[in-house]
Amino acid sequence: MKIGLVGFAGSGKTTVFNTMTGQDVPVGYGGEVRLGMVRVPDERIVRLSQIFSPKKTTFAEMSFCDVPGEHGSDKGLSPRGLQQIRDQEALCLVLRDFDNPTLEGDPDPLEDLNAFHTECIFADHEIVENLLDRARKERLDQLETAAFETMLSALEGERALRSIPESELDRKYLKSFGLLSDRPLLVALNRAEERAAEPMPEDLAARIEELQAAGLTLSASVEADIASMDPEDQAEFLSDIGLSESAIARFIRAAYGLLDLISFFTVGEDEVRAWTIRRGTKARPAAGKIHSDLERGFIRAEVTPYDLFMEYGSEAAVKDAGKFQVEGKEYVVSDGDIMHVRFNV
Ligand SMILES: Nc1nc2c(ncn2[C@@H]2O[C@H](COP(=O)(O)OP(=O)(O)OP(=O)(O)O)[C@@H](O)[C@H]2O)c(=O)[nH]1
Ligand SMILES: [Mg+2]
Repeated sequence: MKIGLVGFAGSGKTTVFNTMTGQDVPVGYGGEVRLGMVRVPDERIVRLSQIFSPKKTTFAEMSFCDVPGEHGSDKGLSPRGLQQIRDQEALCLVLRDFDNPTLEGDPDPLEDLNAFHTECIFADHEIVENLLDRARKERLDQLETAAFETMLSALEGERALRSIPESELDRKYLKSFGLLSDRPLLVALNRAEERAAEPMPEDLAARIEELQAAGLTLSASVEADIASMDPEDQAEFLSDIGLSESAIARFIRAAYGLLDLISFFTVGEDEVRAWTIRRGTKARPAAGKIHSDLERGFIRAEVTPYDLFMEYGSEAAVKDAGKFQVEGKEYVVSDGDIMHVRFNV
């Protein structure tokens, strides 16, 4: 599962990527696509680790790709650029809202968002038109043909495919065509330092909502500075500039949610650990994330939701209060569940 940092040249993608991954990719000019693992910040893991003092603490991770922008082109994407974006499962569009001396003109994030959206619509339109042509010629399944028609009419109205409700479009017909406007989209407005804490402008926020995307603001250069500080200095610095936590932490968590990912936890003296699953995953395949034996020999899962654990202070206290959950394989795991899997192989 990977998330692509995408956007036009010089918008700050590599600066964001370096800050998240601790890599040191040169900034300021395109380059190649880079892949990096990013730890998902989670206060709950920090607290659990303080309680259990385990030998090892493991956070959830996700992979990000830094997709270079195209230099010298007029806000267009080349076939190669488009292909690099298609390879990503979800998209984080980084919009420039700071003066970049190497680029002409003032920043215009709303225009950039619209330009990116239009590129995605054009690219999808070409694909869907061909699909529909073929479907009609070859007299494919009527439902499939109708799905392509629904998609084409949305695209002709310049609407993103992701904004078509589930009830009007069965997404099984979209699989494997590399359509861009159906990808989950997070829009990050990358601000100049002095405006890091300002809210998102209303027109931009409205457009993001219209596109059924998520949005947030950050300042990549501020984030890069924060990442290089000691933890105590970080907190003080953040409160000085009017922020409660680093924007990059919010950004990573938003990206995690974009892929519909949640975490469950295992705890003990050896390790406190977050495990990543898709929302809706049942106990048995979730156990399989830990080890295939746990999935194969699954008997039951003993579950304590994180909030309940914190309220009572220990699993034993939760048990004494009669709130301990014993769940079978059909149980749908929730975000923040602390699980012990009983198994037999
Ligand atoms: N003032 C300011 N400068 C920034 C910010 N973010 C990035 N920059 C600068 O903008 C320039 C481009 O940043 P990059 O991170 O290389 O941008 P990019 O999106 O990766 O660019 P390409 O890969 O060429 O498309 C660099 O000189 C950065 O230092 C920011 O938040 N504020
Ligand atoms: Mg770059």
